[in-house]
Amino acid sequence: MAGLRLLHTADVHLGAPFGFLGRRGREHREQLKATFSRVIDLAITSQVDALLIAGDLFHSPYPQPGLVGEVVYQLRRLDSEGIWTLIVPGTHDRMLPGGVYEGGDFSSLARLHVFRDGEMAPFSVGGLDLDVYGMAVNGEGRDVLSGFRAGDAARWRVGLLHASFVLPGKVERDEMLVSAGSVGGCNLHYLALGHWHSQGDYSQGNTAAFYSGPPEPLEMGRGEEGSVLLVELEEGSAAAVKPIPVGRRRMCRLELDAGRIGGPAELYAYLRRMSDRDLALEVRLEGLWGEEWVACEWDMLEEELTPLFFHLRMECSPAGLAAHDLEAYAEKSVIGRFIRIAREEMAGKEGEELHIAEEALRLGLSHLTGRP
Ligand SMILES: [Mn+2]
Repeated sequence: MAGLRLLHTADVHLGAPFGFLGRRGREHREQLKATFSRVIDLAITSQVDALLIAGDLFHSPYPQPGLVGEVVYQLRRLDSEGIWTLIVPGTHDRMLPGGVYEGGDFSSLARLHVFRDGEMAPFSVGGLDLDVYGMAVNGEGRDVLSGFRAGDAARWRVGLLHASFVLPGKVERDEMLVSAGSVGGCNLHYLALGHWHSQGDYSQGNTAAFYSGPPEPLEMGRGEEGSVLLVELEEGSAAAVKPIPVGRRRMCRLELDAGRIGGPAELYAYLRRMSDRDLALEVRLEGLWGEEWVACEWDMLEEELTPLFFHLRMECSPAGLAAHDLEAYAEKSVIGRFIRIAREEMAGKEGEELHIAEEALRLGLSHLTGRP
């Protein structure tokens, strides 16, 4: 009996604005389409039976008609090669009245199915002896595989979900969940997951369960490559799941301790060595006090380095300041009070909000102290 070959992708986020990339945002938006077309090429050249899209194909439930047209064109290439496409709506491209999956945009494709219901429903794929189970994100916050067990009628049983995997103490709530227990008992050969933007193996028992991560990076991270998963199911053996890089760009946030770097010349040399026109780099410098940094011409440094990257943003943070620098100011002095208020602002904040609060502290300090 022949096996089953699948290509699994998710979180393509076509149409995302990428405001954090500034003037490069539009270029990266275009790249997402080019990368999606590479995914289609790969599905054809690897001769898969079906492409699984586990949610967030589009960044919005109402993408531009031109963009939808381009996606239909790409998916038609699969259809005419006899390759199935199976889609679940995600959290970004959720099922909404008048949304992209409600209209007839995909109805011209014979070998395409969108799981529009908010309940697990099977879809029998003609000619492949395959049942695919999937559902649209319903926002009920429950473990959607709890009590679910795929029937044994078809030879192959595959699931497609846009959900968070419960990690006790870390991830316990989301619009839709699956868990170690429920995945372990679902009787699926493969569960294609989307929603988390990095690749991961969450297999349980006899079910291989994976997040594919996005085919092209979407946010600043550790510089991972965008990829898709090639899944091979063979009777009597475990699923073979192989990541295949398809992304062009990498996005990396780097935290540097200015004290270890030395000075501006060393920083310049360090970043120059990382030069890559397909790398979006965010550099966060900590502990920027000391004589060697006083004369640093930041604008010039940034101007010289920026053309070496797809995108470059440099940020200075006071978070790594030696405590005595801050404690040196009497609590009742203007600077002392400012630091106290700024620290209260920073407490409990994280991510971009923390960066903004820290930047406010840094700017305020440099005005009040006259230090750069
Ligand atoms: Mn997503």
